[in-house]
Amino acid sequence: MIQYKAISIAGSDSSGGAGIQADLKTFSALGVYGATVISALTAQNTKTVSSLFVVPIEFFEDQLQTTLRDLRPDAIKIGVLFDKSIMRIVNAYLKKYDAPIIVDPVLISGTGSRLIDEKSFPTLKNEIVPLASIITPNRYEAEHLSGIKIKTKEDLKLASQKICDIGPKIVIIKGGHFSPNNKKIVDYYYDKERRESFQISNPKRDIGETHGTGCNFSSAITSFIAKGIEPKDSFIMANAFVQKALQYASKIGDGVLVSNPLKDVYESAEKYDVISELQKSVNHLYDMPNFVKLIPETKTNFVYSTLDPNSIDDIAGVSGRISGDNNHIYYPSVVKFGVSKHVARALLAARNINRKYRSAINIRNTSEIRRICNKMFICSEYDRKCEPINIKNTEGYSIGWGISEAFKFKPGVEIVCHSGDIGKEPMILVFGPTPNAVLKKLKIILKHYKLGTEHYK
Ligand code: PXL
Repeated sequence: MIQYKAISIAGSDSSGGAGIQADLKTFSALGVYGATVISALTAQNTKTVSSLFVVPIEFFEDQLQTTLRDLRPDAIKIGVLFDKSIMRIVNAYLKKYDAPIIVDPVLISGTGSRLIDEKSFPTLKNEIVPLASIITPNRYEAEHLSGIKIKTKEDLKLASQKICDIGPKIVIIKGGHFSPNNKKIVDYYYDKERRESFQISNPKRDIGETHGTGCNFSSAITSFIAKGIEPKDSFIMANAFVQKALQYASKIGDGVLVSNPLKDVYESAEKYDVISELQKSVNHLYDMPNFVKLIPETKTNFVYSTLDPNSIDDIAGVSGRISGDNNHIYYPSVVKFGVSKHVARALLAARNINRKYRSAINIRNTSEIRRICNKMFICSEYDRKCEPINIKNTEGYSIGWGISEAFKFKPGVEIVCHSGDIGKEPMILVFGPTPNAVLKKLKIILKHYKLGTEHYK
């Protein structure tokens, strides 16, 4: 459910780490709907900004007007605007607009390129800064806006007061380093109306320059403000958010690291990774000559589980299973969660004993296939005759019991063979840490398989 909305008015970063792209990721990570009004497009990577294109002014105005009119945002963030004509339009639309505005007065990129036109700084100062409820300059930007060289903590206060005199209620100066050896990074918070100031120190990380943190910070504050959180608490929470994004900063190119505000989102997207991996491996079955010879009468399923499965609903398999005739397998339907019972339960039981197993496939149990498995892998079996009657009589329990028996019986088991029962086809289950590892085992089995020798026994 979307409850809160924010608009970012800023520049696009083609490398995806800063600007509009960083803002959208941050809004999404924090559960806020993000809309964008783009002022300029940059062509850049993790090393350089190679060019910048200012959006035609009429089109910029149309984006702003159309979006604002319909969306009614809970907060607005302003980043790079680049050009004074763009700044004037923003001023005209927002000076009477009733939503908190957070201004990140970006002057240069982390890689050293100008992100504001040389002649537009006075317009930024006179027409954009006064719109802000909260402004988030770094030390360099704060020096430019206040005219004060910031060397000490006292300078921070003076500079903040000067910036508040231009209009904002709250100034947050980011990234000062005043401790001996620059071991700590200080963010300084100043609230003019409450005459309140405090700072948050974070340890300096030895990861060199990073790209995107400034935008993550200001859009995180925007998100918390959109949710109605007090500015002071929004600052504290945004600071913690950026620390985490920094902790998971990623090397996506040859230049600087890019901050990662999406750690939790990527984690919750784990199921998509599982589906994609399994689908790739299922498709590889078509390229395996004679795989069809391994398919049992009750068909094959190929499964892959999330890292921490609770039930068969956390295990992906092939919907409708895989089947074929003498020469080829039929094109199976898609990979989905919760569609396998038998193989998924076997995998859950195997995982309980050996955590490394996340994937499994069932294949025919013939004397020839069993011979190869026993020769090439650590195989185990279990005896259905020993199955307790209460397990036998409970639908779906047999396979879990059998796999546990087979794993207990021998260390390092990779493959389990079972000989079936009345009305149950004998089966071989091949386990591996990934679908790809299972495929490799199948390839080995097929390599040794002598065509024409297969028969049930
Ligand atoms: O991080 C500041 C910033 C903002 N906006 C855009 C950028 C950058 C830094 O590179 O490219 C578009």
